[in-house]
Formats: sequence, C-alpha cells, structure tokens
Amino acid sequence: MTKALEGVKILDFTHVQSGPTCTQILGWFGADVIKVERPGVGDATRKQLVDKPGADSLYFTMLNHNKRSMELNSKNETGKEVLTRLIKECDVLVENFAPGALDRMGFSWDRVHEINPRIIMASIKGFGPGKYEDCKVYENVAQCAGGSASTTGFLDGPPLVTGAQIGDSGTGLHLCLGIVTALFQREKTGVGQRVSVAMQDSVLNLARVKMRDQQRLEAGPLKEYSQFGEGIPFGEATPRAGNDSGGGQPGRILKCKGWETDPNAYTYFIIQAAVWEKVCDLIGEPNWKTDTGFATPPERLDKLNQIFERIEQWTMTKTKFEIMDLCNPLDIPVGPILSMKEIAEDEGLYATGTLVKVDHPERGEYISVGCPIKLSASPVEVERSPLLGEHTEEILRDVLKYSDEEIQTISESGAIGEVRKAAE
Ligand code: CAO
Repeated sequence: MTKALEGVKILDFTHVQSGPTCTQILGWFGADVIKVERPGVGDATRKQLVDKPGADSLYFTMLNHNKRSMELNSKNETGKEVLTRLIKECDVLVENFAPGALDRMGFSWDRVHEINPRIIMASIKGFGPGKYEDCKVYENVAQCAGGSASTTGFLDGPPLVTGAQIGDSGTGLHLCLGIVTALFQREKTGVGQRVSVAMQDSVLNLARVKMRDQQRLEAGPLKEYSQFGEGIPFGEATPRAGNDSGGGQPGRILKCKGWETDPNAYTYFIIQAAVWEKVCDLIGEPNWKTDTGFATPPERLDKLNQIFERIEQWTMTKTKFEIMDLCNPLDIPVGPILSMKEIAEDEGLYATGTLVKVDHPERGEYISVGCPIKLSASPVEVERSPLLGEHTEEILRDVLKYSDEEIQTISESGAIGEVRKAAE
C-alpha cells in the first residue's frame, strides 16, 4: 500500500523538539525525511537526558523516527554546495533554528526560493514579527508568553506550566498542517511558499477558550468558575481555574480509593445538568434531585464545594477504574487520572499503534508513542531513529546523484565528517 506523502522529500533542518515533532509525522505519512545534522555533533538532544551511556537518548529516538540522517556542515563552502543541491531536490525545507541563523548561513527565503521555486520553506520561531522576534525560545517560555501559564494552576497559587508540551510539540503540529496545506496549494499553483509558525501563537491558539473568557469578563463574573460560587471577586484578567472544566460544566478532580499512598488515585468527575439526577442516586443523595438550592444548575453554583465534597466521599470508596465502570453506563463523564506507568502497560494502546515497541541497535527495545493520527489508506510503520550520519553516503549517491569521485572530494573538504554506511 502506498503512503499518503510518498514521493515527497523533506529537507529536515530541525532540532530539539518542536521541529522534529513535525517532520516525524511527515515521515510517518510516507515522506522521505532527510535530517541534516552538524558533523560529529548532530541534534543536541542525541546527548541530552542520557539514560544509556553511548546510545542516542530517548529524547532523540522518540522524536526522530522514520528519518534518514545526513551529516553536513552548512557553513563549509562545499557543504553549502551540497545543501544547494538538496534544496533543488526537496519539496519542503523545515527548520527551527534561532532567528536569523538560516540567513547567516546564506540561505534566506529569497535565496531558497530562487534555487527551487517549488520548495516550501517551513519555519518555527518563538515569536512572530515584532519586538520579541529575535528571541530564542523554549517550551516553557512559550507556555508563559502564549497565555497558558497565567490561566493554569489554582487561584491562590502561582502560574503553572503544563506537562504536555504544547509549546514545542503543539507548534510542530501546527507547522505540519501548514506544510501539507502548502503542498496542496502547490498542486494548483506549481510554486512553493513560506510557512511560519510562532510558538507563542500556537500556545495561544490552544488557549483560545481563555481568550474567550477574557472578553466575557467584561459582561460580568464567570459564573462557571468555582471562585464565583465561593464569592471571590474577579480581577481584570482571566483567572486560574484549578481543575474547573473549560467548557462550563462543573467538574473537579476527586480522590479515589488508595489516594493516601497512590499519587494518581484520582478521577475527574463532571456534573452535567443532563445527568444530575443519576449522580444524586449514585452517591446516595436522591433528595438533591428536587431540593431547593440543588435542583437546577444556577442554584448549585454556590454549593459546588459541598456537592463535590459529598461526591468525593463516594469516590473515595471506589478505585478510579470502578468509578469509570459505574459511571460510563450512566453517561456521567468521568476520567481516571492515568499515570505514565499505567499507560505504558495498556495493551489496548499497543493494539492501535498509539504505543509501539521499537528496536534500536545501540539501546535495544524501547517504548515510543506512535502516530496518533490514523489514516485508513496510509498505515504507519514506526521505524527507529537514524544514527548520526548513518545515511550520508546513501543520500549523496542516491538522492543527489554524486559520483564516487565527487563523494571523495566532498568528504575531503570536511563538509560531511566521516562517511558511514547504513547500519545493517
Ligand atoms: N552546519 C553548520 N552549522 C549549523 C548546522 C549545520 N548542519 N546546524 C546548525 N548550525 C549552526 C546554526 O547556523 C547556528 O549558528 P549561528 O549562531 O552562527 O547562526 C548554530 O548552529 C546554533 O543554532 P541555533 O542558534 O538554532 O541553536 P541554539 O542551541 O543556540 O538555540 C533554540 C536553540 C531552540 C533556542 C533556537 O534554535 C530557537 O530559538 N529556535 C526556534 C524556536 C524553537 O524551535 N524552540 C523550541 C526548541 S525545542 O524546546
């Protein structure tokens, strides 16, 4: 079966997390992803958070599946010639260097477009044009600048960053969509274009509902926030809402059986109006179905602490999985707080390819997260990440059509480091 992006060549000039997330997805969909790395050094994440000395780190291997690695010094004159030929051959150039780095290398958008008018050049930067455009940016900086941190956490605590990498991986996803959209447009126009995504913008896009609330504040207090029921006045900006749900239905994280020793023995519990009567019966408070002060959602707003404390008395008698089994048939929305250990042991996720076990020549078998997007006519096979420079010679020969003598000359110029053959 062919893959959706088969025949599309990606010049992958990305590093760390944001860019590699994007090109990994393109690789999963069948694109030929050629990762260009500094000779002898490579993507810095190869050697970050090392768990097995001498082997590429999980940080690197889990973000660089289905790619080929080529060592190339793009500041060396011969290296620039090789890069120019790569630009001619490829459909997309993806990069997330610091602002200005590509220009300093001599490959501005104008130059890239001149070399190959069909190429799409896709870039991630921390900020869009404006006063912060020259800043180098990492995950948590983007979470803070994109409005997420100010709206995460509890009202009486400091701003919080979230564990989900919405700044890096979230931006990579946005870029990926921009690239396939530009490829689609190129089918009609025949020419490439620039795709730019700023990490601040991506985080803000994911925090869209909090900008909704910022404007609703002008019309009065946000009644679905717990602080309204608690009588705490609102300030000028969207406040932190603890574990309140963003959609307006009252919800909390509640303790379950075993919470004293298990840090993840918790469940999310939502009391939608449509299932209120079933919740009352389940927790043994049938009178709340009709009692004044409890029967309708507006009446309940100032009693949410009391109501959730009562529900928690019930949830503490059950495991989070028993709660799931009891509530789901009643359409009461609940969600067990799953630890990464529990997720890693979930056979169902391996069956769908969302989790995969990958073999690696340096580190043996490891667990990775597979492709979360399932295409029925373009199945994903997760391939291990490449060793540094593993495919340099193969790409010079097969993709760029250099002869043996030319490869020898390139090698002697110092542009590609030591030439290695692909691992068996
Ligand atoms: N050959 C020769 N030089 C190379 C090269 C290659 N194959 N690949 C990279 N380089 C050079 C760059 O040209 C740059 O040189 P100059 O400083 O002379 O221009 C240098 O390596 C360092 O690149 P960098 O500035 O991108 O890397 P950094 O470690 O200093 O900064 C980061 C890292 C992520 C902060 C920065 O790249 C950035 O802001 N990127 C955009 C935002 C982003 O993606 N952030 C998320 C990262 S994931 O948390």
